[in-house]
Amino acid sequence: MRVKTKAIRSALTVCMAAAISVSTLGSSAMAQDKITLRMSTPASETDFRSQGLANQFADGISEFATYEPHYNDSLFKQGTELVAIARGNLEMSITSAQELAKLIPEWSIFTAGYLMRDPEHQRKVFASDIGKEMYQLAEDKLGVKLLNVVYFGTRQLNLRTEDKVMTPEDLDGLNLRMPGTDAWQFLGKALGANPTPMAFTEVYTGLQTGAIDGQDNPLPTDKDKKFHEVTKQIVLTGHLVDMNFFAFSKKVWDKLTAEQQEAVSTAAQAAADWTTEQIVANEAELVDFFKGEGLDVYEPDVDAFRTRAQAMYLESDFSKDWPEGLLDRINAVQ
Ligand code: KDO
Repeated sequence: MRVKTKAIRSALTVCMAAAISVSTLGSSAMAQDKITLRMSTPASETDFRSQGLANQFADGISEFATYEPHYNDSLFKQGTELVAIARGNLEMSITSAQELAKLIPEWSIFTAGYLMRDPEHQRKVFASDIGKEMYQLAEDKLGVKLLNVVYFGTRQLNLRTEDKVMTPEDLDGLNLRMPGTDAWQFLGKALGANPTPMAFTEVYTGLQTGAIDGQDNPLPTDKDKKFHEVTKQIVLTGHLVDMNFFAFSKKVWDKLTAEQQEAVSTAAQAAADWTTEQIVANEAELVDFFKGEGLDVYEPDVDAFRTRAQAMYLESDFSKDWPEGLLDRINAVQ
C-alpha cells in the first residue's frame, strides 16, 4: 500500500511538474509573441508627449505589444529616427514636419512660420483630406505610417540677452539656436535672427555657457527642460503652432491584424488627445510661472514678425515644392 501511495504521489508530482512547465512554456511563448515597439525621441521622460505614449498608448496595446521608450536621444540621434524606421531598425518615433520635409519636400509647407492659426486649426487640417493625402505621401515615399498629429505647443523666443525684442530687426546678429535641418534654419532667418544648429539635448548647456544667445520652443518644453534657469526673457512671437506626429513602422503595421491596427490607432489618438489637453492647459498658466521665476515675458509686434516671415516663405525655394493649391486649402479650413 505504502509503495502504491508513493508511486501515485510521484506520478502526480511528475504530472504537476509537466503541467507547470507546459504552462510556463505557454506563457513565455505568448510573451515572445508580443511585438516590442521601441520608440526613440530626444524628448525627456517627463515631456507630455512621452507621458501620453507611456500611459494611454502603452495601455491600449498591452495585449499584443510591449512599448519600449528611449528618451533623450539615447537610442537614435535627433533627426535620424525616420530613416531608422524606414530601414526597419526602429518601430516608433515622435516626428516633426521639419524631419519629414528633409525626406519629402512637399511636407515643408508645414514648417512655415505663421501658417497654422491655433491648435484647433492644426487638428482640423490633419483630420481633413489634407491630412489623409500628406500621411499617404509619407507612407508611400518612406514606409512610415503617421498615426496622428499631436499639438506640441506654440513656439516662442527664449533669450539669455536682456534687450527687448519688438521687431525682427531687433534680432539682427543674435545667435538663435534652431534644430539642425534646413527648414528650421530658414525659420530662424525668417524671424530676423542668425540661426545656429544645435541638438536639443545640448541647448541647456549652450544657453548656460553663452554658446548661443537664445532658443525657441513651446513654453511647456522650456519649463520641462528648465531653460528659465539660464535665460532672461521670453518673447511671445508665437511663430510656429508646432505639430508632431506619432510615427510607426509600416513594416510592423502590415504584420498586425485589423483589430490590432485599430487598437494602435485608438491608443495613439488617446495619447495625442491627452497630450494636447495638457499642453494647451499648461501654456495658459506658464506665462505667470516664468514671470514668477524672474523672466521678462511680453508680446512683441507680432504683425511685423508675421509679415516678414510669410513673405520670405512665399519667395523661398521651399514653396516651389508645396503641392499646388495646398496653401489656400489649409487657409480655408475653418
Ligand atoms: C527642438 O529640437 O527644439 C524640438 O522642439 C524640435 C521638435 O520638432 C521636436 O523634435 C522636439 O525638439 C523634440 O521632440 C524634443 O522635445
